[in-house]
Amino acid sequence: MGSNEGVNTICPYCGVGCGLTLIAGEEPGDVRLQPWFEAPVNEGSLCIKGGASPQVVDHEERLKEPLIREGDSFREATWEEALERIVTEFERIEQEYEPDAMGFFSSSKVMNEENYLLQKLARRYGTNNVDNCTRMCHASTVYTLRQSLGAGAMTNSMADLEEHGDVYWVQGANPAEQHVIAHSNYFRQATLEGATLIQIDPHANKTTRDADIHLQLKPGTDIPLLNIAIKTILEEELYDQAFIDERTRGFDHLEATLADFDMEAAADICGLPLEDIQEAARIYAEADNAAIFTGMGMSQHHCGVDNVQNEVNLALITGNLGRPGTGVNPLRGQNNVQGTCDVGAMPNVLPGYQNVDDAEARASVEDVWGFEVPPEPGLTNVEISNAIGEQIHGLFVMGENPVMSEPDALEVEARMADLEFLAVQDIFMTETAEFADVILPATSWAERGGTVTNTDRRVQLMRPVTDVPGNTRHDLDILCELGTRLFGDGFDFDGPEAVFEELREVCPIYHGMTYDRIGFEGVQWPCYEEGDQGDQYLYAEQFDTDDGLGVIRGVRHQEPAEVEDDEFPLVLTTARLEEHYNTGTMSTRSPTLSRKTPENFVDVHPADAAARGIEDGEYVVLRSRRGEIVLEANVTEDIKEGVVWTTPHFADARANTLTNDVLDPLAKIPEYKAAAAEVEPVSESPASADD
Ligand SMILES: Nc1nc2c(c(=O)[nH]1)N[C@H]1C(S)=C(S)[C@@H](COP(=O)(O)OP(=O)(O)OC[C@H]3O[C@@H](n4cnc5c(=O)[nH]c(N)nc54)[C@H](O)[C@@H]3O)O[C@H]1N2
Ligand SMILES: Nc1nc2c(c(=O)[nH]1)N[C@H]1C(S)=C(S)[C@@H](COP(=O)(O)OP(=O)(O)OC[C@H]3O[C@@H](n4cnc5c(=O)[nH]c(N)nc54)[C@H](O)[C@@H]3O)O[C@H]1N2
Ligand code: SF4
Ligand SMILES: [Mo]
Repeated sequence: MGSNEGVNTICPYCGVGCGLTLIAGEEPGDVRLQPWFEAPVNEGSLCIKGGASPQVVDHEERLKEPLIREGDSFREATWEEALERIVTEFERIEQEYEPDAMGFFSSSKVMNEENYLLQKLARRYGTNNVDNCTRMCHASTVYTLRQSLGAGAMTNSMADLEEHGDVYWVQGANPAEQHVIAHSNYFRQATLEGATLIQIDPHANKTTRDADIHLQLKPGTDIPLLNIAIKTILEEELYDQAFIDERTRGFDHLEATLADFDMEAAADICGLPLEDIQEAARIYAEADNAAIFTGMGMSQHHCGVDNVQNEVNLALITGNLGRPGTGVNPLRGQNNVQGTCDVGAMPNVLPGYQNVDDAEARASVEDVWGFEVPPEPGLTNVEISNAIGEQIHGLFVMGENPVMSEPDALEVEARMADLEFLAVQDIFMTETAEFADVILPATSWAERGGTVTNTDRRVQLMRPVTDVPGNTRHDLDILCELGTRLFGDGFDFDGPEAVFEELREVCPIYHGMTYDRIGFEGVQWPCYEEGDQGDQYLYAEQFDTDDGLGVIRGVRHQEPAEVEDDEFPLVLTTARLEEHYNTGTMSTRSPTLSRKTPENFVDVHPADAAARGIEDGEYVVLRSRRGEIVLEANVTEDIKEGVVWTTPHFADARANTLTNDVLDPLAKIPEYKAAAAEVEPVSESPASADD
């Protein structure tokens, strides 16, 4: 494939799903990039990550050969040896324990077809213990949106929100840096043309530059803030009575929950003037079309489900759903996190969000698959990690890096070391792969094809542009080979399109799609029949709940699971940088992306810094009950007083050494966004004296 023909494909980083054109050079892996001006989402624009994306393709540290552990290091192995080792261990674990002793991590960095095959493989093996990074990401959002509205996805889409939205209520999300092109090409355009942006975030960032109002709340106080907004709307009769009567249920419960709610006291909890929150609420309620954007600042709390429910409450009482320019919109994270969930790589649902404990749904899938699916939901990924040494003895990780990404990372490391068998399939040696028994080298996004689904529910085709390096194999081919070796049949596919054809059969929302139809434009789901065009926005007539009504449910403030005390008097929250990506496996290897911020840092408010004798730019120790890291202090008013803010991107100063692994009881998402912490100059830390 060494021709100079450009190939249109999709950016491998975030869920916006920007298209770009890749051109293969003379050498394998040598790839250049050109704008794809007709790309449906971005019309040629790219952010710094998209622009630098070819830099990881021919990176010298790409995994090129299968590796097998020998003592404390690894030796190169043949594919035959590596795959046989996995088959032997899978069979041993099944015989010695049961299929539920294995866990499978699927990947939002790989194609729909590949995730479909991994969840099929897990279920054929006999377990529903299969999950993906959504669990750490928008699990609570997906849970609430499914329960209260119907589907776990954005209710509206980017172009629709730009065209029709008058007010954007952006809570716990930073689209200007995390969904750059969605912001620059859509939302920012709308603000320039008069739309009002209200931002609710403890940290000022690039989104703040376009915000008309920034409510800099204390982390973990989003429920009281929204309750103030809702109570103001109720008291001032700014709600939409007709919409509440015709399209919702539960309004009484909300009224009762807020009957004795004290707005002054709640504003104190948020650390904000009451009047500022009320003013924002009036602007939202009085808009023709107001849209909510919700991100990790809402979902990653032990009350993540309730956080998002309160956003749904706000939207439902004001009738801001089921119309253009409105809705509750989670901008999805990874390039294929929407698709990974759509195709059933989750412990509780089959492809197309059909519940695994619903016998009828199981039967419809079993008809096509020809084997029985276990009827009980499995464990989520953080539960799988927590059960290592007890229920779980073996783990297969495709394209995730839990040693970096899961909370309370030192514990995660200890448990990984306790596994009887760990196989990792990745493009780079990761912190997790260091613990593996077998490492399988996968091809990268530029070397293979398949479909990915963006945050607009748009299914798009990725296309290969360059040759396969070294002895790597496509994720799809590895899974087909492994499935065939394990089970004999059901995994013999001639490329991604053949897998997609089977996926359509079992996934109703994708049923009307074919590779031909997807073409260069993509197709949005729901797409039940071949003629369906998909929807720009959902719920025009009714919600997708049992009775067609949207569910209102009042919620009350819950403090973060860990609150400040004398020893740990600050609140730690963690979030992202524009130029880095998740656990840093790709972005820290990209010269362009690591230039601006080569290492981790912590934002400290000037008053907190002064109280501790911390100077801007000096190294400090950041501690929580679970661990400590040494990193540079960035003294800045961007962060609220009493709060410290750092990033999860860097292995050398790993934020997740500090975070709390408490979970939302329903969505099982960890509380990455609030833990008690302390920061001090390096010299004052007894533990770092030996460094
Ligand atoms: N550049 C870049 N882009 C990315 C990624 C990346 O790593 N880098 N990752 C992708 C992925 S996987 C995801 S999920 C998305 C995530 O995109 P976002 O949802 O924007 O995620 P974060 O940056 O983690 O957090 C968003 C904001 O929440 C704020 N916050 C922290 N605590 C609280 C709180 O208690 N309440 C409120 N209201 N806000 C709070 C933070 O200060 C931050 O500004 O981005 C995707 N895009
Ligand atoms: N403290 C803190 N922790 C967090 C968060 C936070 O806000 N704060 N955010 C959470 C969120 S939202 C998320 S989504 C998770 C992300 O957590 P993870 O999913 O564990 O992290 P990633 O870095 O996205 O890992 C993706 C892996 O896929 C590999 N990869 C890339 N392309 C391919 C491919 O084609 N094939 C294969 N097989 N592998 C490939 C990459 O090298 C990388 O190792 O982190 C969570 N952790
Ligand atoms: S916005 Fe997201 S999809 Fe678009 S170029 Fe940037 S990282 Fe890639
Ligand atoms: Mo994410």
